Amino acid sequence: MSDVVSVRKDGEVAVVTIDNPPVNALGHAVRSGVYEAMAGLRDDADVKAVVLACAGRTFSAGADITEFGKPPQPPALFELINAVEDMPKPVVAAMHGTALGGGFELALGCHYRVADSKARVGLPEVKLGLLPGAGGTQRLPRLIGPEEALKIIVSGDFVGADKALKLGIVDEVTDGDVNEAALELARRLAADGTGPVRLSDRDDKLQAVKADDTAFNETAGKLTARARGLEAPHACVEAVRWSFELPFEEGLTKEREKFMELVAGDQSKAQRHIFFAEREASKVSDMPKGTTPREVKTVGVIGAGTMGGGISMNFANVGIPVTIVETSQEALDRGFATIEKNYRISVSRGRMSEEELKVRMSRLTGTTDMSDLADADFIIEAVFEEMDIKKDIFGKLDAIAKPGAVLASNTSYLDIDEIAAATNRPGSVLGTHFFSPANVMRLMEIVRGEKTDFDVLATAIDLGRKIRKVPVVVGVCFGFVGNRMLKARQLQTEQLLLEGATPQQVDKAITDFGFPMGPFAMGDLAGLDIGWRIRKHVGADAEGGRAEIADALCEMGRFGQKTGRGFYIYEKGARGGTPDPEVEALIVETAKRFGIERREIGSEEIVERLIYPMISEGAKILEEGIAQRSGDIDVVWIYGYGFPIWRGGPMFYADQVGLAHIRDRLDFYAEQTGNDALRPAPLLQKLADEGAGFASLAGKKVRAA
Ligand code: 3H9
Repeated sequence: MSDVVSVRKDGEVAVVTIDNPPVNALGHAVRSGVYEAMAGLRDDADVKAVVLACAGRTFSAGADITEFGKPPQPPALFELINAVEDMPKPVVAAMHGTALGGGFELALGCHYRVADSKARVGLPEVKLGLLPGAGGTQRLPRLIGPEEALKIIVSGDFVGADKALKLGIVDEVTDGDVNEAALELARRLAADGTGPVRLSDRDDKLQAVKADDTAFNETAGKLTARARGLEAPHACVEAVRWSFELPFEEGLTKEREKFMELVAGDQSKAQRHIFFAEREASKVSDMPKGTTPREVKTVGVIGAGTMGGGISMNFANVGIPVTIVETSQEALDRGFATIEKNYRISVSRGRMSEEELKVRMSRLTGTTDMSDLADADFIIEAVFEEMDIKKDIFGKLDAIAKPGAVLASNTSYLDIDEIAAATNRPGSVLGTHFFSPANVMRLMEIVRGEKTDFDVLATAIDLGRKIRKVPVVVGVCFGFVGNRMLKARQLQTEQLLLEGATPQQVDKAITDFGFPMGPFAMGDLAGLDIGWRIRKHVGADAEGGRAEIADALCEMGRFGQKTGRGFYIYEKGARGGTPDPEVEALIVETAKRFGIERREIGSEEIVERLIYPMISEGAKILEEGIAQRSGDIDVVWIYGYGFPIWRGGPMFYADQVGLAHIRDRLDFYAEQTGNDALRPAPLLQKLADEGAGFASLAGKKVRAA
């Protein structure tokens, strides 16, 4: 029959198998294949029960996302699922791997579900700016109750087989072959003459919430509290509510309409862009096929400070032992205490057991002797940002580390090639730039040096994935992709104060844009003294350029939240800061000193002045080949700096706004401020003149020869 769907008969049971690698996405061919198979089996008197299974590494991961935005081809997924549910004989889903989105919805259309003990189910549509659009919001509440369904649908989180069994999502979990177990169940059903159990017919689980929806509303409030700016989580809540407020058919129709609205909207387009960009970002265009990563069984981390500790936790979390090196026992003790404190927070929130904490801590070994790294497969240096210190460490590591070990630096700015040159094995050196807090933030910039070997690069990418980071391969330049663009933004933040804005106006414009925090609140949180000390020691170029006001605040001992005062005042116990007239006076006085006449500045100008120079810097980064694709830059900003995901990252956002507008506004601000650094980058200028966007560069080599 179809290339991607086959039917075989085993006595009275027919097994329909989807085989559409890599993830059995439900594209047109699969949908029509399953539809036809079911139509054929419906009236086949020899078949008393059906098993629906998938070949390869997983049950279906859902609708084929690449088909979104294209003209729909029948049968629609919801029609297929209705047809499966409507089968007059029992249909059993056999789930292994991940049954996600439309894949899980298909399983909900089946009458029984059997799962492999390692299988996971979920409705992650919300992460693509969508809601489950093939019955998930109507069937899952009928199976496990609206409140539990809400948690799964709004979070998009996966549910493991054991929990799925407890919740009643699956009927059986097996440690053995799931297809065999499903076949066995189907045989029993056929023998007993047990008929289909259709979720669309059930409403017993809806009664409690129909009588009183207080708990439902509370759960919905909690789940959407963190969904700032995002439409999809709210749409999910609305749709689950239809499950108990409307008859099944009506709920299904409304769910579908809402899905169509979201899939055509800007937010989902942006989130789908990030889904693919994230997977693309660790692909290295010139890496020879078949390059195999080196094996990493143990890791060494140099430095037990905030970064070193956070980095080490990532490995302990996935079972990789880490040796942490410090210069003194006190520093080690402090570092270990911080790590334990962080784990304790997870324990106190019920996310980790006391035993698990002990297991993770036991994977960490402290030492003050660097030669204890002799056996480590992958060593990450995370010490103070000073080239001489780093070179000294890499020189020593070269003598200590075993042949084949990868030597990585967590530097946020410095030249990896210069660091690599301090060793006799520059091919084994690269940058692994983590973001603070390193155990939480998902971005990992992998900095490829001039001499970094392909297998070393592949090792870092592979390791990054193992510790559940999003690896993005970038080239060597001051600040790499993220911090280099941040610097372009920072140069404008203080300037805006001098020209007339207040810190609270700037922060509000940026949080209204969708960032979790504004630049001044962020500076106060991170500590203003960090940049101040670097500017003092390394020069103004090091940390976002000159910062007269931040420096003056530091001279006054105002380092930010930790001293109770920075750009804002922090009262004890208060969550946010409050504006301080003393800071405003300082700004006014500094502007006067520079002869700048202050004026009213609106939030539109603030956003443009902060975001557009970053986009222009991004264009330079593309031109220089520091990033391989504009999507890589988007991924860096979303996972490392809190750029709102529903805007798709700075470069995707630029394309939505239109590059011609951005070019014109940058020229305008360059005129207005007399600052030529604000002029659009040549690539931005060129694309804008051609009426093109950054997306048009996909697959093309941008880098100048
Ligand atoms: C939906 O179902 C809507 C319905 O409610 C209603 C419809 C009307 N489509 O991640 P990986 C590709 S929305 C197309 O690297 P892993 C992926 O791009 C969907 N392609 O592997 C990659 O391609 P490449 C709801 C897809 O093992 C390759 O497969 N479902 C899809 O780390 C391997 O992927 C989801 O949101 C897809 N649905 O993780 C699930 N999925 O090799 C999305 C994957 O060219 N998928 N690809 O780079 C995932 O979360 C992960 O892919 C999964 C495997 C966990 C399954």
